[in-house]
Amino acid sequence: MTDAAKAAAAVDEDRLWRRHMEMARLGATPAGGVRRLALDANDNEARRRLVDWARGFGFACALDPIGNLFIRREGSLREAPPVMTGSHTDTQPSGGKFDGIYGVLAACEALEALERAQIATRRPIEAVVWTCEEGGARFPMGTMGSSAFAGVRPLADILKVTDDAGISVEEALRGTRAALKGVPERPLGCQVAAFIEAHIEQGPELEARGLTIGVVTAIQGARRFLVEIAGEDAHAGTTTRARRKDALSAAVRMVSALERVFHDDPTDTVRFTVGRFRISPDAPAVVPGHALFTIDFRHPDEAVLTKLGDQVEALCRAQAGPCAVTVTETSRSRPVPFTSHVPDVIESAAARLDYARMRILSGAGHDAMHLAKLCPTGMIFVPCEKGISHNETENATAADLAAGTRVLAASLVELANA
Ligand code: HGY
Ligand code: MN
Ligand code: MN
Repeated sequence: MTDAAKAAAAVDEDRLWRRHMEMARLGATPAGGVRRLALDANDNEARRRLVDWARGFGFACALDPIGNLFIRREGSLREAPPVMTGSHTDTQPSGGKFDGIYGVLAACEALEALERAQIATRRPIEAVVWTCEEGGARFPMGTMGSSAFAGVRPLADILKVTDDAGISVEEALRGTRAALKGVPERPLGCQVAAFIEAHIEQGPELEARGLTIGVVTAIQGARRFLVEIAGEDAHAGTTTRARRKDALSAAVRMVSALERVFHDDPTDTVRFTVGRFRISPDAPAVVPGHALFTIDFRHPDEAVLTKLGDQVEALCRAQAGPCAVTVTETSRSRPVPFTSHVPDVIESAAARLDYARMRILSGAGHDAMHLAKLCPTGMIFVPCEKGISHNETENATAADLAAGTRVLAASLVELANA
């Protein structure tokens, strides 16, 4: 039996499932979901438990300046750039038990499987918890840890980002460091030999086709906007329509106009979401003088992202009526293809383990999109029930989670001995 096969065989389905259920208690919601916001007490506790687990195996732990947590299993070539694998522990406000945390627990389970199977590798392997992947949950910016690590965003800019309570990332990280007493610091960034992220698909394809493994080929691009409308608070009983500057009515006209343009039926490839919609003063007897909404627009084709995204401002202005409107593009990420040998390594590991599989595009964003700018990168998807995610009912099976972890363990051995 090859070392890759031994590593896969040493993955323990029950142990992996138990750890998911244990982590799901950190931020558990009454409806069965998880609310574990970036760098909050539950997120810090999740990291602390991972450090406890790591120390039990003698794996070295370290924290970098943006709070990324690295758990390292040494290789025979101690100085060689490591192979990395990981994801995120933070969730959306009404998140599920598997988004992000699966990739972290699969990474840890793979390290434990190698250790228990006494498999030596040339390169070190590091399991990683990337800070604050979920944009718009606590902080407005997502993939903070991986984008800082990859040099995509300046660390100083990220540390200044604040949540709705005005707490900065820098201040929140003080709580994280306090929870991880004794974990040494390490500089931001390093050479990486390869990176793999395991994740639930967050879409319906694998389950609908009865498949177990998704070999991710690319992550689609995204453009995000904030639209703010300024009208005038007025009395609901005395203000005629002619005199109103109703920010809510203007916002509704804008969203309707945008939806007409951003629908590409029957191909249904465009992903257009208004996830946040706020008005003020939010009082029944007052004509709303202020409204804001967000746009999350995604597509696999850069030309479509440009063509449609560039229309947002004009479409909003055309519907503003007597109100003033400000359109701000808050982020833009190009489609990221996984063009290295890593998807092939993943696919052949899945084939050797005889898992039904397909090549698949990721509709969701992931930390892997930034690692792909640094090193050969790939992702392993496993099915989730009805493709539901960013929802408290998100679900997956122990068998599928273990299958993805076996493919991960085998792929890591191959990459760490390359
Ligand atoms: O929004 C995303 O694509 C990711 O799940 N945060
Ligand atoms: Mn995720
Ligand atoms: Mn997510």
